[in-house]
Formats: sequence, C-alpha cells, structure tokens
Amino acid sequence: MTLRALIFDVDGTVADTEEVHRQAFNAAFLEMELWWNWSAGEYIELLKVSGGPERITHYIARLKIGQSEKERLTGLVPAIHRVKTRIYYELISGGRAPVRRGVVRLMREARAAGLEVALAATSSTSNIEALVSASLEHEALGGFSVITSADQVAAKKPAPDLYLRVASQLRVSPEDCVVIEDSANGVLAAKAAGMVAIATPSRWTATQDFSAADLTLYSLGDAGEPLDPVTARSLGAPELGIAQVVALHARAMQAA
Ligand code: XBP
Ligand code: MG
Repeated sequence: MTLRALIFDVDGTVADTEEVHRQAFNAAFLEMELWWNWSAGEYIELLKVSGGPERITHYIARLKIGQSEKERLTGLVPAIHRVKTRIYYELISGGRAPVRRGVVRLMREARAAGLEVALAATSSTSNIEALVSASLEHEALGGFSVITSADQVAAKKPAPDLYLRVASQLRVSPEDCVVIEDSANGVLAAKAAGMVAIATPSRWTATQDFSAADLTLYSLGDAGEPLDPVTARSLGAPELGIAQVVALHARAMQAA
C-alpha cells in the first residue's frame, strides 16, 4: 500500500476560517433578530459539534427556554444557516482568512511527488471555492484532484462518510490516503475511514482530544518559521515535508 493521496480538511486546517464563521453566525443572529452572540470562548466549546446547522441546533437545545420556544427556534435553523452562509461567503471572498503556515508548500510538494491533492470540508462547496479563490491565490481550484463537502454525504464528521467519498472519487483505497485535520471529529472521521491522520490543532481546537491521530503537530512548519527543535528532532526535519508524510504512512501501514 503506497501513499497515493493527501487530503486536506479546509476549515481550521488550510486556513484559520473559524473566526470568520463565528462572525458570520453572529451577524446572521442579528439579521434574524435573535438575541444570541457567540463569544470566542463559547465558540471553542460549540466547535465540538461539526456542521453549522447542527451547531445552532445544539446551542438551542441548551437554552433555558420553554420546549415550544425551542421547537419554534429549531424550525428556524435552515433559514438562519442560509443567512449565515451568505454572510460567510461575502466575508471569506474578501480574503479574511489567513492561510496556515506550510499548507501551500506541502500541497506543492505532494503534487510534485505525483500524489493526488484533495480538499474535504464540512462546510459547503461554495464556501470552499470562495476560500480557495480568495486566500490561496496561486493555488487554482483546478489544482485539486477532488473538492468534496459534507453537503454531498449523509453523515458529517466524526462519521467517515466524507473521507470515504473522497477516496472513491479519487479511485484510491482509503489505506493509500493521509489526511491533515485540525479537529478531533475530523481525526476520528479519517481513522474511521481507515486513513492515516495528521492533526494540526488550531487555536480553536487546541483543547480537543487528538489521541487518535498518527501524528500531532501544532504547525506544518515553513521556511522562516521552522518547527521548534524538539519537534523537529522527533520529526527528523524542521518542517513536515512530503518525505515525512510518506515515511509516516509507511510506518502506519507496517504497524497495521
Ligand atoms: C468545520 C465545521 C463547519 C464550520 C462552519 O469543520 O464544523 O461547520 O465550522 O461551516 P471541518 P458551516 O473543518 O471539520 O470541515 O456553517 O458551513 O457548516
Ligand atoms: Mg477543520
């Protein structure tokens, strides 16, 4: 089983988008005349639920209000999320989300090594495309073998559906894939799909449990911002390069 594909989660992995998502949620609540406003601290907790509609529903379920009011508000979730998605699309199209260090370099190294490079996200395809166009200026959409989002599968992370769909679209076996993920749900989804998972927690997910990951790094490292000496020594390089990804995959396959 040789490594054939490198799959990047999008939100929090390719770029630090969650602050933009949080602002879009709050702007949507305002527009819908709802009294909610998610603080950064609250959002870290809410991010343990994957998916915008699921997150709002989870939030409503915990409000100290009557059951009938909860049902009325839950009925509004699709409308709230449509407004949120419109606002997010506008914000992200303005290039508001910084790309994480080393992501573009590792994508290019993977392509140069003949690997498929794919994107997989819980958010919608249009949101991913807006982010790629606005923030990954040199990485054309065409540079990705597959771009898949949760609106194409039945169950969101931590279910394996999204990653299994990427593997089938790439016509590769899940075992031939390595996933880069910033969330615990994402790592669990990749592992449930039978893939090797590298976790790169973000400032929003740093408190989550990444014990299921095959490797956890706080960053991929990059020229000008190498990994700290201890991490670099354990990795055998100042940044996570495609050679380290191939070696990790080979070790995981031998151990399987
Ligand atoms: C990200 C999510 C998404 C975003 C919000 O997960 O869970 O729900 O936070 O986007 P991942 P939507 O990085 O695992 O893809 O509101 O479009 O769902
Ligand atoms: Mg993510």
